[in-house]
Amino acid sequence: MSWFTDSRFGMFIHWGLYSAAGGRWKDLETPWVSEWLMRKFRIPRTEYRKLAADFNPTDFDADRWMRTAAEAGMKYMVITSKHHDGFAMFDSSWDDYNIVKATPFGRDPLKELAEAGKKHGVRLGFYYSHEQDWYEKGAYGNFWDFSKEERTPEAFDAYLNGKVRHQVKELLTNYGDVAILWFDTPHIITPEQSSSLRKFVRDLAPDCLVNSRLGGTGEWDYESLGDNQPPYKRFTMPTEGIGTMNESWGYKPFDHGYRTPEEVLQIMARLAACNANYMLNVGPDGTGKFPPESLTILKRVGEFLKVNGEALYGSSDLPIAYPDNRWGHVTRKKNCLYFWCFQGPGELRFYGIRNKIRSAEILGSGTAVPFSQYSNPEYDYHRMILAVPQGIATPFVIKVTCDGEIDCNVRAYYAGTMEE
Ligand code: JFZ
Repeated sequence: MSWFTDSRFGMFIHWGLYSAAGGRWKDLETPWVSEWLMRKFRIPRTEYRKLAADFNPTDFDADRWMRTAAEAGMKYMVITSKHHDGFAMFDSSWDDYNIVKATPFGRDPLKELAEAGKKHGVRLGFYYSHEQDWYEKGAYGNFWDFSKEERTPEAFDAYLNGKVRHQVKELLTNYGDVAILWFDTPHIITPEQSSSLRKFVRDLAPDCLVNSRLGGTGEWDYESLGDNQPPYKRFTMPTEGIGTMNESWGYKPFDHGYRTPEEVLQIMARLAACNANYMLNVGPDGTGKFPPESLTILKRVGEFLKVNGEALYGSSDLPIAYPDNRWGHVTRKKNCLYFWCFQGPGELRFYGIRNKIRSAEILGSGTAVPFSQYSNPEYDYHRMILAVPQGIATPFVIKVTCDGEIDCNVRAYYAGTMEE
């Protein structure tokens, strides 16, 4: 588990036949996330599968994808091996509905990514839609091709024991060490079925982590937050927030509402300050390229982390429930505090730290930050003031080194209840 919590930042990739459609069906643009195209327009499976005949992402370059992730400061990558459309983006002997057997491309991108990941030090995990599969009658989701009578609990169980187990086994045996199996959208899966799938994974790959969207009653390794959901507390269990850059997971060229690099860094800081990882999504297009807007964001985030990564990797939260501050968020590591500042310069006041400050500096430049401290033991009251110098471009991080493990008044910002 520690590699996961230490790494803090990963890349999510949504890539499949829907990427080639780019959110368009006939002359219609989907108002919804692009990977849901088939369901949005109730596209018959025999129609949708025709997308495979033209799927030829010759610009796909596993080495470049992995290098881009590594340079952005990401430590792991989770890619859609099979999304809800049921199409396997890897070589599978279950049937021919996969990228190797049904497309002119004929290559296995997951194989190439597994190789490239080793070279660039990025761990690889697979998203696998275990419940929804719009290609299969037993699975959940496709109500336009299959009747209610066909979609029985027995058929669902047969699907889980058939295609799902077969393909999960392939994923866990043909691609070296798999860091994560990322399951999704549990609605009808029973706790017993989730538990049995969990056991199946553990027996094949004891070190492979499983996320909470497996379903069931808690036999997962970490909690996945909702899509683009901000953290709502400091997490004590390993947790991962996931986010898009625009509003779609799959490639959607007419969605221009991209977050700025600064917004992405704010999300990262807020998640890290709550003890959670951040997995940031990229939706490559049907030729295998990352959208230019995504590359711009990744580049800027990478530059920031090259200077400030110390504040992120291996960090944890601070046990003070401080309110959301305009200036930013705090992370902590051993005897250091890291103030991620999105506004400056000015006076930054922070309360509750009992330690003596040894030094305060801007990460990267080493510019000293003048500080003062005041304590009143009667109230367990502790105030530090950091005087942020002029002329430093935001965002930046102030590293505050203290005289020992951080010790704080967890209730510093809290006025107490009427009863206390
Ligand atoms: C799911 C998928 O349906 C979607 O296409 C994408 O893959 C995304 C990462 O996950 O969508 C969800 C699943 C869970 C929530 C919201 C959307 N949720 O818990 O809020």
